[in-house]
Formats: sequence, structure tokens, C-alpha cells
Amino acid sequence: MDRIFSGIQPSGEIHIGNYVGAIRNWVRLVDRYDCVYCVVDYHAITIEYEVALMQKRILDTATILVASGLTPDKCIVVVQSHVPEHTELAWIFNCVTPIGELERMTQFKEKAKQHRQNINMGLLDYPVLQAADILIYKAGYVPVGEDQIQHVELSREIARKFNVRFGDTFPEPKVLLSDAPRILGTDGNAKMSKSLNNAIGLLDPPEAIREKLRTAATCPHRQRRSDPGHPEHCNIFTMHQAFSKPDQIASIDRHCRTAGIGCIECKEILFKNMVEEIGPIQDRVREIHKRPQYMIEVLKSGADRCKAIVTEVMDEVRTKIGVKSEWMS
Ligand code: AQP
Repeated sequence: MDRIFSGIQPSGEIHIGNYVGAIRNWVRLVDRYDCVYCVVDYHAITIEYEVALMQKRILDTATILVASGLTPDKCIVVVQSHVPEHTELAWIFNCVTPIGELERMTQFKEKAKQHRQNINMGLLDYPVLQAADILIYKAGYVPVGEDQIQHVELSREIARKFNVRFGDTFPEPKVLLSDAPRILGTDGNAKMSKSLNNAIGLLDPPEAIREKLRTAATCPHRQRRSDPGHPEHCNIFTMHQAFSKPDQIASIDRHCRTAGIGCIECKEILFKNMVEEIGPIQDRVREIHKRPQYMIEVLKSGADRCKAIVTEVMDEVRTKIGVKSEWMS
């Protein structure tokens, strides 16, 4: 089976953009691929964060993955810092990655604007660590949201540069997009993000979700109930495409265009469908919380299973780049 790798940062509350853009797709892939899904905590320290909250965020993020269906019988769930070989390989990749490639990354430019007081090397180097995360498992496919396409393309380039310099070692990983690769925030402007105040949390209680949807931006061209809407310009419609059934989507599309349905009614249908889908995940999170030892076992066994893979790959890499001293083993 081909291998898949993807990661998620424990940088805040996981939201429905993370869910439909990544996690739900990850679940759909476990039967066809050998999957490694990672809570990328070393990526999350590239921005300001609360040290005291980090352990909880790591566990909460991993719990959501398992509760969404990524159970250890189907895939590996692991924490990045539990497998230090990721950062070792990132250092080696640093030495084949041109700085200019990193400076042109859209996410770096955006994060640098967002965090002007803390533009650190980690922020610039983020995609190199991401390339190491993927390539240390020799993963062929990386299921991500649209915002991560550029980074996965850079991992292909890093793999190519390493292979040319040191001999064929790594595959060139390909992006797998979900059917909802870009969900905007409730502001209808920016990508839904953990760090912007525009997200619907996957674990938000139903009433909080209803309230966030009530005030969420809709089609900007529709000012009054009687105005025909343009679903292609409406983030609520994008969310319908992610959460509603095909016949409902078609009906909303038709009735919105003719002003046959108002935004309030449209949002209520979305609310019901959203809660129907994420409610069972919230229930499973509550169940897992009753057995805290369970997540510890999942993550310890995840790290053990990854160790077996990465030890072999790092041995090959150290040999190829000429730093392996036989007399040390
Ligand atoms: N709005 C989104 N729509 C679709 N997919 C999304 N993803 C993130 N936001 C959306 C996808 O979720 C996966 C995990 O993302 P991440 O946590 O590693 O980092 P991110 O993309 O930076 O997510 P956030 O929420 O925007 O976090 P912050 O605010 O901390 O930067 C990825 O596959 C991503 O594409």
C-alpha cells in the first residue's frame, strides 16, 4: 500500500475548515492507504503560544482525530516531537533548500504580517520541517486543504534536490485535495483559521454554532430577502456543499438564485446538517475524555510504530550524506 502523511497543528481550537478540508478526507483514505497522521507541535511553536496550554492542546487535537475515526486499528496517530528524527531530517533538508524558495511562500508572507513582532527562523523554515515530516515516511500522497498546496510542492522540490545530490532516496509526494479544500471564516473574507476570530469550532455546542451561523457573512450581493442570491459568492453555500446532501444543495442553489429561500432559512438547514454530522464526533470526544489513559496508549504506540519506520530511513539518509560512522553502531 502507498503511504499517506498529513499533519495538524495544536495551535488552537480545531474548526470545521480543518475537519472538511483535511480530517474527514483523512478518514476516507485509511482503507486504501497506509496512513500516518501527526499532531505537529513543533510547527505550532513558530508563533506565540501559551506554554502551559500546549500539552492540553496536543491531547485535545489527537483526541479529535481519534474521535473522527482515525483509530489505531486503522492508521497511526502520532505527535511530531515524540519522533525527533523529523527535526533531524529537517536540518539535513535545510542544507539543500534555497532560502529564496522559502521567502516566496505565501503562508510565510501572511504569517510574517500577522506576527510582525516575532518573525523567527522557524516561521521561514516551516515548510522544510513539513517536507521532513512527509518524506521521513517516504509518503507518496499528502491530503491537505488548498492553503497547503504550495508547501507540498516545495517538498517535491526538496525531495528532487536531495535525490540529485545524494542519490535516489525519496518519492515526490502529491497533494490529495478534499471535496471542500477551502472554507472561509464566518467573516466571509479570510480562510477559516484557528488564530483568527472567524472559526466554527468542531467542538462548539450546537447553540454556539447556531449563533455563529446567524451572524455569518452571506452573498454580498444579496441585501434584501427579495434579492436573488449568488451561491457561488456565498460562504454559507460552500459550507452546504461540505455538509448537506446533493438534493438539498441543488434545491438551495435553485431557490437562492430566485429568492425563493431566505438566508435565515438556508442557515437553519445548514445548522441541522452540520450538527448531525459533528454531533457523533463530539459524543466520542466525551467518551474518550472518560478514559484519559486511552489517548496516552494511542500516542505511545503511535510513536513506537513510527520509530520502526523512521529509524530505517534515517539510517539510509545518514549513510548517503556521509555522516554515518559505522563504529558508532
Ligand atoms: N479554512 C480551511 N478550509 C479547508 N482546509 C483547511 N485547513 C486549515 N484551514 C482550512 C486544513 O487543515 C489542515 C490542518 O491545518 P493546520 O492546523 O496545520 O494549519 P493551518 O492551515 O494553518 O490551519 P489554521 O486553522 O489556519 O491554523 P492557524 O491559524 O494556527 O494557522 C491542513 O491540511 C489545512 O490545509
